Amino acid sequence: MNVRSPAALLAVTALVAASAPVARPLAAQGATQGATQGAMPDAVQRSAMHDFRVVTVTQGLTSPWGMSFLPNGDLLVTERGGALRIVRGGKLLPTPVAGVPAVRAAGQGGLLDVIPHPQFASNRFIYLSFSKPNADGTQSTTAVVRAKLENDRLTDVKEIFEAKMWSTGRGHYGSRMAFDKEGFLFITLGDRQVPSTGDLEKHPAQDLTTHHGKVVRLKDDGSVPSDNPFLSTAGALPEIWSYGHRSVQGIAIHPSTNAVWTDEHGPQGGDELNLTQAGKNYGWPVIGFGVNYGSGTAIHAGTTRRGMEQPVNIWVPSIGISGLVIYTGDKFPNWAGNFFVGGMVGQRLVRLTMDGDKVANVENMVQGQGRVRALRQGPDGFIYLALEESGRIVRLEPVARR
Ligand SMILES: [Ca+2]
Repeated sequence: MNVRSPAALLAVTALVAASAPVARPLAAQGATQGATQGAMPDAVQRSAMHDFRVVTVTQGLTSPWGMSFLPNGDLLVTERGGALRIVRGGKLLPTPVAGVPAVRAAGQGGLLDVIPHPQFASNRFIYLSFSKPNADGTQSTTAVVRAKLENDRLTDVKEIFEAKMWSTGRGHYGSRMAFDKEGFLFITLGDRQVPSTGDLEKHPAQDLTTHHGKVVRLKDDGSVPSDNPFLSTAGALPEIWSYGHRSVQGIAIHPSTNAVWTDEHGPQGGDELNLTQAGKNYGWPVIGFGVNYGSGTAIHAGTTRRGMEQPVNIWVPSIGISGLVIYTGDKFPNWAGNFFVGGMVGQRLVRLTMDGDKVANVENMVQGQGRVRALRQGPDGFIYLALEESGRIVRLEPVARR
């Protein structure tokens, strides 16, 4: 249909407005955005509240996984294979940053997230998460280093966290990071794909003596804050903030409440958005909404249990959720406070309109351009996406409505 015709726009808008808080099947979601499927990247895309173009900022990256802006506007991008790259003034610098730790780049592992310290401008610290190999390379876990970034190279590289979840497996490393407004560092950790069979309550994601399936909270030097929730629980690892997660792939701190929001991959069906609070249990694998990949067989004991938290939103089927941005910029004023998540297998950007801590509306955008692995709001207020297969960084730029 002609997306410029008022009738078509009304139809799209009506469908978007009718979107239920629980996302609908892929086919139905695709139908609402059929006008933009396969569109040229610079074509005008319609959305509730704002129209926009998807403009390529830079290309030539290989499997970008994480990205963050520095105060001077430089964009740091990790390539999963192990390189840290700089995009400066829209140009990808040809030489990767020197001094990055060795990573185990296999399966889902490699060099993963990158964030600057909140006071980067004065201390030059950045943080890198990655899958760390053991001495003989047979096992790996998630680790985080802090380093100084000066003259486009790393110095003073210091490991500040190593997760107690070594495995020969190559998946579910978690590894998204964020600083809250008090300066605490949150790191998401996955369950390392430990099978969810047998006694579900004994799965390591439910076990406070390991880091599988946890979100941890640290001081900026890696030490444990004095008010973490499990400090007085015998045997519990002191870094733990929340538990019962599967594969947490997005984190954002709410700009006004300082609440910790995360999103995680469910099994087949059941990607989740969670309001991630101190000491709480998010249920994996005891409760959830998914089934086993392929076989479609049951995993969970049910969808609810006393003492376990419900997700704020679920995606059935899963979109392969990744990244999380809570928008505060001035380029899309009507999207202020909206949540944005990426979809990898679902190849999309999802905009969530919130009503307090609840999801009021779901809109799918930027469909069919490949796996959206990471997203950020730039200091310029644009929304940036890292597209995994094409190695591009694109941004949404508003287009005035006539
Ligand atoms: Ca859950």
